[in-house]
Amino acid sequence: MQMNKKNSERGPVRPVVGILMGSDSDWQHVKPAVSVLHEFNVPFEIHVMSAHRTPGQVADYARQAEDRGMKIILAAAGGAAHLAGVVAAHTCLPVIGIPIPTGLAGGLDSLLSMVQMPGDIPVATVGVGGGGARNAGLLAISILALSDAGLAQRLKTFRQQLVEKVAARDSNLQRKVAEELETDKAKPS
Ligand code: C2R
Repeated sequence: MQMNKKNSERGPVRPVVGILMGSDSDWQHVKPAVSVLHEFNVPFEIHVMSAHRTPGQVADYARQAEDRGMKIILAAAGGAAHLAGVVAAHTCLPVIGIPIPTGLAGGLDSLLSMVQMPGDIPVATVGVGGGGARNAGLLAISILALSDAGLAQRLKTFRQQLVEKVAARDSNLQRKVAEELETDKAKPS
């Protein structure tokens, strides 16, 4: 699947981020990465491919990615999560690994099999679950922003909004703490 396919003035927009998942069962865990790319209007494509089940397809995809105009590949997999490492072995593009949660210590198997790459072939691995997949998307955006001034500006605006959101949370906390302490003080002991 490809998103942001058309730009009405300049014709079709080629995807610059390729997202691979070891299985369609990974989708819910990958969605935060996809959502943030969509939010920032970054063209991407997403496919199911497995280093174990479809090794030839993974090798072809990774080898052709750069010529197809891709800048970054996100690879999500769970358990014996070799997908990201195999992709990285076949391309010089930056590869970001998204370890999928599993029943084994919450996904420690996925994390370790992605993050413990031998020297020379890096996979930038994010955390398991929670903000991990979202951070994979944001890391891809930061890399792309190095050569895209518009995207860099959107990233700065996003960071500024975070500052404002945290400031609002802090004000709420100050009010809540003061109110609760006053309520407790008024209670008969
Ligand atoms: P199924 O649900 O299809 O049985 O997959 C997938 O990412 C998924 O989390 C179970 C789990 O197997 C993972 N898988 C890998 C790879 N291919 C599939 N780790 C790979 O190539 O690394």
